[in-house]
Amino acid sequence: RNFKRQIECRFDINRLNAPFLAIYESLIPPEEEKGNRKQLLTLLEKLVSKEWPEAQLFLYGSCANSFGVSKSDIDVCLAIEDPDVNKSDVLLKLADILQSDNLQNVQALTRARVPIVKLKDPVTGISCDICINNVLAVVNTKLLRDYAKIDVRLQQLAFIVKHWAKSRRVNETFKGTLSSYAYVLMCIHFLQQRKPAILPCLQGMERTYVVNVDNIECAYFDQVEKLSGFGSPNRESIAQLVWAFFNYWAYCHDYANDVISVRTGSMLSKRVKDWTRRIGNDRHLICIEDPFETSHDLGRVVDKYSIKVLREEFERAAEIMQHDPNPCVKLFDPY
Ligand code: 3AT
Ligand code: MG
Repeated sequence: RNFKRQIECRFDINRLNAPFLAIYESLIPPEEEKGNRKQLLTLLEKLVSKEWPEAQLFLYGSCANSFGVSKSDIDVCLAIEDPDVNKSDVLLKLADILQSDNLQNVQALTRARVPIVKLKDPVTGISCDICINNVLAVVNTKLLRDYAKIDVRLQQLAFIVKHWAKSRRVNETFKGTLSSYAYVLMCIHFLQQRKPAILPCLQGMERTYVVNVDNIECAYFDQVEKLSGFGSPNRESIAQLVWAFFNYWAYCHDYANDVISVRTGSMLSKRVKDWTRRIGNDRHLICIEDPFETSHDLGRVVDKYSIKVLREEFERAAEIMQHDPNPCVKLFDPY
């Protein structure tokens, strides 16, 4: 491996800013999509409140964390306060209700790791997953959204990385590659580590937002409007950052020893987290600490085969960014 190989960025890197920004802009969802989502949510709220008058619906995932590209599915959490709630019963009941209101492809997946009901709105064509009481996901969605408000380069980088990961088919957790959520955390961590930093570490600052979810205290500084301009001492362009991101994951990350941690804004050691060996199905071959559920390694889906695929894709991307005359096309070539 080319561990810690240092390469210097190509001299004409800023020539790539305009094409990368054009790709970013083409991925932003149009206003019309937001309207459609709202309409679907209003319908769901109406249907749910008939059966569970006290329940609330929250959006989470990419439709609410500002990292949703055009035509994304929407993720909805049904929050029911009853402590004795049986999730499977609720999901089956919910599926019944949705089906009788002519929503399409309604399916209750009660045995999934996160049990959900899937559906499709025939009017707008939007697909939607509804889970029950997954409040931690609603809170981590807010954390990501708050980070996105601090510096636009986070959204630009994350859109480009997600687009790359989808094109190259390394955004498939069922096949052992990483979730979109993991890629966004990788982008946040990367921007926290730039010199000078482009993002602060919100969980290391004064706690202005504190909630307790499933016995986990989630706390951080959420008055992010006070942080606008935080990253401006760093003048790096989007092209430089895309180059450096792939170069980092291809040649600089110490996969054997390091854990990336947005919570601390720094690198932790695998030893300290006791993530040095395989336990059950968790192999810890690439380690990404969840910001709130700190015992949760988002890299745990990666196995000895998919780590190879992933690292080869990072190297491919780094090489293209370094040498290709037209990286903005080649980078996203469908796998
Ligand atoms: P897409 O645009 O749909 O690819 P997304 O941000 O909606 O991206 P996912 O569909 O992978 O991402 O996940 C939906 C949300 O669920 C994102 C995050 O709030 C939560 N989530 C996903 N995976 C995990 C995880 N392993 N641990 C905790 N929360 C997670
Ligand atoms: Mg999603």
